[in-house]
Amino acid sequence: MSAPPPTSGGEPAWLHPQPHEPNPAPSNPDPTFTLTRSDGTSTTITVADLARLPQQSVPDCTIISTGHGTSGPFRFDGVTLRDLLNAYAVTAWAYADLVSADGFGTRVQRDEVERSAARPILLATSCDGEPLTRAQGLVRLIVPHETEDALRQVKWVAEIQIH
Ligand SMILES: Nc1nc2c(c(=O)[nH]1)N[C@H]1C(S)=C(S)[C@@H](COP(=O)(O)O)O[C@H]1N2
Ligand SMILES: [Mo]
Repeated sequence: MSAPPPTSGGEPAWLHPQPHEPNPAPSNPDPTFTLTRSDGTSTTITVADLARLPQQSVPDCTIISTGHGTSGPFRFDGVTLRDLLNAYAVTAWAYADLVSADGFGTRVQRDEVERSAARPILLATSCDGEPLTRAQGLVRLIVPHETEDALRQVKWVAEIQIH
């Protein structure tokens, strides 16, 4: 058994992820996730809730893996992180941690959301016009400006923690 990755200052291990073989499957079948605001209040969000929000397409997304090649380009559709936070009354925030059902995750800075408006960060529910399956990552975070190692393309988002 190998030791867990080192953490510093109580940071989650996924904050400095290493290239790895992606987990092939989520730890549970339910794509529902939780949004927790900085005041501690939380809301459960389903795929049906996402479908009621404005939908946006981001074409030409490539999943670039260091270990097992590149896939895409794909067109992902879903709700922008910005629209989601607006719809759920998240106004004052500095960063959001998006953590998956298998303990993976990424941190999105608020100014990053503003700078990437042309190719927005998306909570994707479909790919190339077909609904994403749970196995494919539903609900999947797409960070279009990450083009190095896919370590921010978080499948199976389970929690969004606002700070
Ligand atoms: N939840 C979760 N998301 C993840 C990973 C993972 O292990 N768990 N691996 C990442 C890595 S390293 C890669 S290369 C891509 C693989 O995406 P794909 O399965 O769509 O090819 O998912 C990324 N997102
Ligand atoms: Mo990867």
